Amino acid sequence: TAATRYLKDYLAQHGLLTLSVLAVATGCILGFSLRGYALSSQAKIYFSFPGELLMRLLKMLILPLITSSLMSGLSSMESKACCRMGVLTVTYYLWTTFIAVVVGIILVVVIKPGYGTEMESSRLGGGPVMTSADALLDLVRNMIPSNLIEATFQQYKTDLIPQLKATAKTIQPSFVYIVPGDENSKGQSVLLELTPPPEIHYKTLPGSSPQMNVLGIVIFSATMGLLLGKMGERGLPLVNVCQCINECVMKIINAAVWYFPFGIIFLVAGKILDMNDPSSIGRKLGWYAVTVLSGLFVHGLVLLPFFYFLLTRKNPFTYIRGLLQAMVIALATSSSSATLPITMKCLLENCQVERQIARFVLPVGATINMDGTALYEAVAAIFIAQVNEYELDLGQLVTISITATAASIGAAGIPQAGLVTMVIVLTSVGLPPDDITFIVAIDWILDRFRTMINVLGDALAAGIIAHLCRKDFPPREEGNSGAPNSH
Ligand code: DAS
Repeated sequence: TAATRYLKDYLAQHGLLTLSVLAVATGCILGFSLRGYALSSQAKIYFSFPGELLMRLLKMLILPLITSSLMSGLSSMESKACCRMGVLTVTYYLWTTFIAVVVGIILVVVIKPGYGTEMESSRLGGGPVMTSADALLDLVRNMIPSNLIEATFQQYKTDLIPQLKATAKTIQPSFVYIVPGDENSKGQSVLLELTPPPEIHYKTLPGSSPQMNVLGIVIFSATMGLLLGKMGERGLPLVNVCQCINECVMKIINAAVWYFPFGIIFLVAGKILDMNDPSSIGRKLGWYAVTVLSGLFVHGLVLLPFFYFLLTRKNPFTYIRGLLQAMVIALATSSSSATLPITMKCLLENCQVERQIARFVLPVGATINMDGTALYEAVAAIFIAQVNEYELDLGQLVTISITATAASIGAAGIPQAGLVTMVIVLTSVGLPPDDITFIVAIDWILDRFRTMINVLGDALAAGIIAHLCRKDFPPREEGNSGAPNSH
């Protein structure tokens, strides 16, 4: 009948998105309802296992997707066109990131979430503090991985922890602490999130994380792609290998996506089981969250669509509707790198973005273009200044806008990377970096929304660059399955 035909069409078009949204809602309900049962940490590990598999599945695809996309995409571009597109892409990214920071600064200065009653911060006090110079050096270090395999599978050594325990006066539960890099950590500075022993969780500055040094891999793959392009016929075998890898990755994604709703339920529920008591989020943090979320809304759903319309004269919301699946995955995983395979799928299949453009703009954007993170870091730094009743002058606000832009470029597309690189911003205006503790409690949820805006910003950029470079890269009439080019 017409009803079953409509239902079949709807499920074919939007089935996965509907299931994913329902999965997020189910995960929230399940997580909050199980919080009352105080599950053991072992039970929580078993419960979160399907969600852990989802994250591993997505992360497994990052390396082959980025290397094959950049090497096959860039090698088949004519160098002048490629140069024009590259300059346009990076310029657009810097511009939108800076705009995001300005939006954040205006809102936090107007709303003033940090003023009022004193906030309790469980500071360690004393101990080595990483300077913004250390953090910026980390950013440059991560651009040049000393060993590609190690950069890909680098497991961070945890031998810093005994040293830290020695310096830390008391280890507060779920406390963050910054230890400057040294020979143990190959110079990478580390931010340790300490929960009551014996479990010690740690987050590391971008690029040195156990997940992956995506920044280094993007730069290496882009360089290889450009050089391959100059080799002409000789480079074709490797170009074809990359294109086949790319096509296989897209096929794996198409098959894997039906597992996502199931994984999302346990990923979200497991995180909710683990989170701090929501009632510990006081009035100030509440206003801080309102400031961040309203900034993300203004930038992501007003300014970025406006830029898209201005530059392409097309309806931005039609384009954004094709990205909803990727935004739900970004919300569930809070990792733009892990969402990259889905963002690529949405761009190629739903938004019909020219393949070569998507293969360059997305991997680069997922690594260096984080509008949500930049906005958040500027808001958080000024919020911490307000909590400390520390008046920032115009020069310091300008410093924050520049360092927040730089810090977001350095942030890897991994969960809560923005919290870590914020050290650059805090130390640049003389704020104590371990005041990060003021905002740790709700960072995990704000991280999801800023990751959504990061993904949205990259995807809208791909649509804009594809439109502006349409003469150099005419949209192909063939299917957008990612199949190897005929040439
Ligand atoms: N979670 C990061 C991302 O994947 C953003 C952040 O931590 O700020 O984009």
